[in-house]
Amino acid sequence: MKKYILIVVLSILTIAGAMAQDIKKDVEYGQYNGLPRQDQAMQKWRENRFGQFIHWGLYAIPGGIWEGKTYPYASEFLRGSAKIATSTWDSLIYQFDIPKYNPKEWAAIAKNMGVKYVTITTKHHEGFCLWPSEYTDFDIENTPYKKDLLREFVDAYTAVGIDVNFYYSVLDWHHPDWRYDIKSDEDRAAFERLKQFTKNQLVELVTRYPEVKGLWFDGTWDNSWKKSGQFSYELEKLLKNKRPGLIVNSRMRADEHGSRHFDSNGILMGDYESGYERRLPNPTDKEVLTRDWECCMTIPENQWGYHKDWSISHVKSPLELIEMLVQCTSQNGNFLLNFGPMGNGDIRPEEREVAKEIGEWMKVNSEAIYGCGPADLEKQDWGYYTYNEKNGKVYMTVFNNPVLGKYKIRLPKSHTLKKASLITKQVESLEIKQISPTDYFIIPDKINNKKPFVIILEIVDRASGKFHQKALT
Ligand code: H79
Repeated sequence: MKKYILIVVLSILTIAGAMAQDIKKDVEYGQYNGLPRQDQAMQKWRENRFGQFIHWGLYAIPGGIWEGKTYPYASEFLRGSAKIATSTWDSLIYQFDIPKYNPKEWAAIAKNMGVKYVTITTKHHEGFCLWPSEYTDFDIENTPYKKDLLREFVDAYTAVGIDVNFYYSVLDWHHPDWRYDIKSDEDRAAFERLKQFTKNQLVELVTRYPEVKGLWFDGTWDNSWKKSGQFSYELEKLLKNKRPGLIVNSRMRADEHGSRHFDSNGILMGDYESGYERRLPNPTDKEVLTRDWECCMTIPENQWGYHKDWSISHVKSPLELIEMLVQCTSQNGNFLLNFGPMGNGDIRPEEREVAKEIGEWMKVNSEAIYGCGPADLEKQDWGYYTYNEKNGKVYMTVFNNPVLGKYKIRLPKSHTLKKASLITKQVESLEIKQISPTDYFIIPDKINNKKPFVIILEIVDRASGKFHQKALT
């Protein structure tokens, strides 16, 4: 016995020693917040769960086609794919006339779809600004439209209760001072000016649009920015001082050692992880449960901006997208679904249809999404569990129907399944059969399961008789 205790103690000391070594690296410009943030703004962000991403810029005009040729790569990269000269690309600004732009209609479509927040590209890699910026002429003021479309956008979305966030690309193909790396004094001087420009624009954005809830940085992977760890650290602080509650993604920063998203000690920077781009974690991954994160997703394979030809890749169906949303929720993540409005300001019919169908599903089932997170129950093949801490209910969203016709549930021994009912018929109970101390079958009666559907579970702790409280932890 003594020997056993000694081994345990020695193992603990070894593990503790290794952990201490892990955080030995000196990091001055890493995380400083203390995560996960528990303030009201962050809790709201977390409860929102479902957002709309909007990519809109000059790339929407050619829509992936240049001089009659279709370029299948992401339409917002057409300038590079078709090797278009900067001056030619930049002159698209004179065609940015947007007769169909109707921000109130956009906001109504988003509201109907069930999103709680929106993230719009204020400036993408091409450098064109959707707002009238004091710091460049390459902006909305110099288009035929002239007006501040971003103000109209913020007003319309805010009016229907959707939180507005700004996407901002630090990478800037238009700006003469942009550098991919810093290899000379001249590069250093230019990039200093670029940094000042970036700071000016961001302060301008949070000042002009005080409604903004968060900033979503992109184009931050090049060496020039990776070598600017102190600057981005101070910039995040400055912006948060100006707008308390502001939420910033992990993609903004690298620490002084060039480590991105997570600092050199493995600690997340910014407020949530934004590395899940067009991909999701493994559905049984438990590591992601420990932090806030967001997955951003395109409807076709890889088109963020408007591309005229969607036949060149798989276009995800509303059901596939709903499954992604539910999976994100079940793993403590948010789901940001991208839309690429057209060059004339309209929303394409395919996107309207996606929004409508997701919205119809959300109208019935959103209780399993908003304010929900992981349930800490063993994942089963029929779909995903989500859990609402406030009402103690567990939701099971079924995507795969077992040929057995019954749905298996496994609980910790300490808990028991008291009731199961369809979200659409909460007064009626479904038949439950306990098949072992931990396992149950729910045997549904005449479920219309052409669409994914939700069963609400009431799980209680045998000892306290209370609702499920994070059963496995
Ligand atoms: O705005 C959308 C895209 O236009 C933009 N991000 C989304 C939200 C985007 N820009 N570039 N990319 C996506 C793909 C670029 C990937 C790479 Fe890299 C940059 C490959 C190499 C450098 C990032 C850093 C991924 C690997 C290393």
